[in-house]
Amino acid sequence: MFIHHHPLFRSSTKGIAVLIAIAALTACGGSGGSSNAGAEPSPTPDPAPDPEENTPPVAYFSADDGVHGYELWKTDGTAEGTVMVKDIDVDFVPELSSTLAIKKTPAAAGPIGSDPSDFTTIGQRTYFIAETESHGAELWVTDGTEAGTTLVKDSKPGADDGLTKILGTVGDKLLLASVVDTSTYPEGSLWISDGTEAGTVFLADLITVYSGVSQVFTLGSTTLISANSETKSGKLWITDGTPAGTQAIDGSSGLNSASNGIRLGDKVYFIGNTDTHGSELWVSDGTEAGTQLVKDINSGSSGSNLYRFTVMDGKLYFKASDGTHGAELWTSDGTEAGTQLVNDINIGIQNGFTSTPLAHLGQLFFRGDDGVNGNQLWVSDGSEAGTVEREINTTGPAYVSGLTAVGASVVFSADDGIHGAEVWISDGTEAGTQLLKDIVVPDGSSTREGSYPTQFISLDSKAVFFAQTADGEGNHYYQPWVTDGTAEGTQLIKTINPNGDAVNAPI
Ligand SMILES: [Ca+2]
Ligand SMILES: [Ca+2]
Ligand SMILES: [Ca+2]
Ligand SMILES: [Ca+2]
Repeated sequence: MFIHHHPLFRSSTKGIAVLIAIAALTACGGSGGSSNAGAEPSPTPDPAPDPEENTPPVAYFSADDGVHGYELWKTDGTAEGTVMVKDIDVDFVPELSSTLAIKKTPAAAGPIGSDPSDFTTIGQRTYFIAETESHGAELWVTDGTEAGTTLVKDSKPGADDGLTKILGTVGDKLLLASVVDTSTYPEGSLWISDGTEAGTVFLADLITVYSGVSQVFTLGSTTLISANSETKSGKLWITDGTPAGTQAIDGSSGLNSASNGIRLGDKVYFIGNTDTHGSELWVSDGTEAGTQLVKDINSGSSGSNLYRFTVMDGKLYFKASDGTHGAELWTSDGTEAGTQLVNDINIGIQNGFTSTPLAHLGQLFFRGDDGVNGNQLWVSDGSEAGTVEREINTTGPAYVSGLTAVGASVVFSADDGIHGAEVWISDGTEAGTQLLKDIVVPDGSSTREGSYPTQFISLDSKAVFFAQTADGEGNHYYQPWVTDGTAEGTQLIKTINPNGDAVNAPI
């Protein structure tokens, strides 16, 4: 079955119960994780110096130029450096299946592409998942050139989907999830890849039933993986990289499930569910004894609905509800006493905290709602007194989204009630929170106000994003923009698709 990889489908797994596995990957036990720091020495000799090493950084993304469907693109922030890398799915045309065409591009008819996703860079090579009619969803690699964009392995031979998600990196290797298939491959299996066909292999059958693994964290030589499960409660798992060496950890008081982990220091914090306490903050160091409840935030069998973890300056920040204050910003240093409400933004039982915070240079940026001003930009240094609103819209909600670091500031989309949803910048101060550029100005051809910036991507000291851009004929299509944090440095890169959106509009 050809399961489509549209973002709609990927995001549809939210809210499903999640499994967590801890894997002591002795065969590849780097401590890198996503930062790739401390990767173990490669077993093969270092390749010759790469001539591309001094080229400017590029970001990869999926875009539709109206001719090729959603395919692999790259950008360095310039018009000439923003190009389609390869038309990967050349053999898939919408006439073959109107059903699939609708799945791929729900908002617009048009050509079908390979829908590349999960871009993961190791050295000079970027790995991703792409789908073709011939191979289904599988692991691909690119060096930024058309010739250097190739299928790594057709793990499930033929058109069936095989490797459907890149979970993360361990040292210089990739961890991947394979599709559920009871007939040929173990269900919910974990694969590992060194980027070669021969080195892309089944690792362990950790998970009985799942619909996609979502997170990987590295603790020294231990790696934690969380995976969505459609029908079964999650467990913590530990493995030495072999099926025989794979076992569940129940923790000190009998975990029913575990989900949504985040690494802090040499431990992983996650949502652990037990009959006694409900879903609460748990910690694991990868051992049975070291897997335990941190705090029963909502005392008793009700859970605290904690979610949206981030880390800043050695502490954990997240959303939680203690049963009295509603969903608000909490912090934890890993101890019960050090797990506390930061600020009751919307005083009392009402919820005040609504988005995953971006930690940047000692400040948390997030969307909060005090119950009076609607949702606005909030900034916190982690203290109650240092958690303040930066009101953007004095007449309604500001709908802050897409928070992305650029230099000493963050850029994001917000609506001030005057200009529509446009790109904003904040350094955390009131004076430094400003409209960056009014991309869409109502004119004779249209009365619409906002450009609805979305899909922000960090690119060195800049950010690339997509904004609905006027084409001079009354249409507004999503096209790529770049910003360096200044108004003059916020510019349309190029028109990728003259007749439609280059990326999907947010849902
Ligand atoms: Ca295949
Ligand atoms: Ca509880
Ligand atoms: Ca509250
Ligand atoms: Ca505007």
